[in-house]
Amino acid sequence: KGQFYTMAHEFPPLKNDLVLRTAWGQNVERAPVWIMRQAGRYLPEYHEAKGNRDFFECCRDPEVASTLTLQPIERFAGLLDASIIFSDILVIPQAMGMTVEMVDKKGPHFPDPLKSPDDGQYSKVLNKSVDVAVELDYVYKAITLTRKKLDGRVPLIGFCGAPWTLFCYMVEGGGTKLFIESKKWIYKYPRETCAMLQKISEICVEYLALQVQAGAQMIQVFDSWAGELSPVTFKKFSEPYLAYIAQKLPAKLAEMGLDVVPMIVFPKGANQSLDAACNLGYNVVGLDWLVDPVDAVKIRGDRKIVFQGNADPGVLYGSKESISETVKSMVEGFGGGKGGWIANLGHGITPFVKPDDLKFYLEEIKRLTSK
Ligand code: 1CP
Repeated sequence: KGQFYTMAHEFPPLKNDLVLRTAWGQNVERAPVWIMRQAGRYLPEYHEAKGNRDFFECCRDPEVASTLTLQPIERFAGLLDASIIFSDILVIPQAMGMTVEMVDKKGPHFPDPLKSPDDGQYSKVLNKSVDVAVELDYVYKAITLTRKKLDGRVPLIGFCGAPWTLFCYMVEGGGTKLFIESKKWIYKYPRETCAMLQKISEICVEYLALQVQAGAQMIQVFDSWAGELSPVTFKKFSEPYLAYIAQKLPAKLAEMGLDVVPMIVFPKGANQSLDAACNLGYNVVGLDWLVDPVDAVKIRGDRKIVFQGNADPGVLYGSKESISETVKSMVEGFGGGKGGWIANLGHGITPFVKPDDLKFYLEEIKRLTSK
């Protein structure tokens, strides 16, 4: 097994390492930029390449997944400083034995979500021994192929969903506005909730390590629903598991004979817990657009944390003037962009944005941080 683990791939040399240097806390010549969900529905070429294929089918086909990953890199050549592997956070619940379908224009659907601790499905999922290398092999293959096709243009980011966010989907059975089931679980069955969160965390560590082995050069943990928790419940149901991942992943990589990679955490909406998020052990903390960069920088103090974000994705529906103004105040707020900040949006880019408006956003970041 040790032999298998240390087997490293040969990849073309990296020509743009700006995002990696920034993530490691170095001073840089300008702010690197990438965009959450940069591959996806707002791009006409995405729909063309996807055709009428099922969403998860695209994730499982390394050729298609790598094509989709590269689309924004090609369209916005020279303007994006990182790529992110085309996949989804819900591949972990699938690997845990749950069925997840992607319903066109509606989003993910679990026909058989976790209803309560004494429902057979809960024990089945909790007790299943998941072979993370085998179940998610298609992701590693997609990463390795994408690294080759990238030809060193920009680094490739691997990712997973945070335990809390994945748990929400597993009990809600899909997207939700009310989080009724999630709240039932944490307030009725806290112990059983924590048992499942721990199980997911262990899978995340192994999954991320195998993504790095396959060629991922940086990783991000998406806690999209962290903002549904109070400071007290965030401490109990999100923080310990995010910290577990940040602590165990470097150890796991060392054990596999691999170099450590920068780690990003995006606890979306958990802005009352930003101080705590800076102590979780990640190099980079993602911010949504409800945080003023100036306040975030104050909260950070002299800790060696890099921020990522954070313009309102909705500004891309606005005028060029609003885009410029938004970028300008973001650049100033984060201190000019010569270090300590990776530019992005405050959440994923939304459908119907015109690709040229994103292009203008990227150009403005480059222009205003290169001065
Ligand atoms: O460029 C990229 O970033 C593409 C890779 C990517 C990533 C990082 C996709 C493709 N999904 C994700 C992460 C993801 N998936 C998150 C975390 C980021 C976030 O908060 O936005 C979440 C919450 C999901 C779950 C999910 N998958 C949703 C949200 C549902 C809800 O609760 O409202 C949806 C709509 C999807 C489908 C999906 N995933 C990715 C794409 C391109 C799509 C759209 C599929 C389609 O309709 O064609």
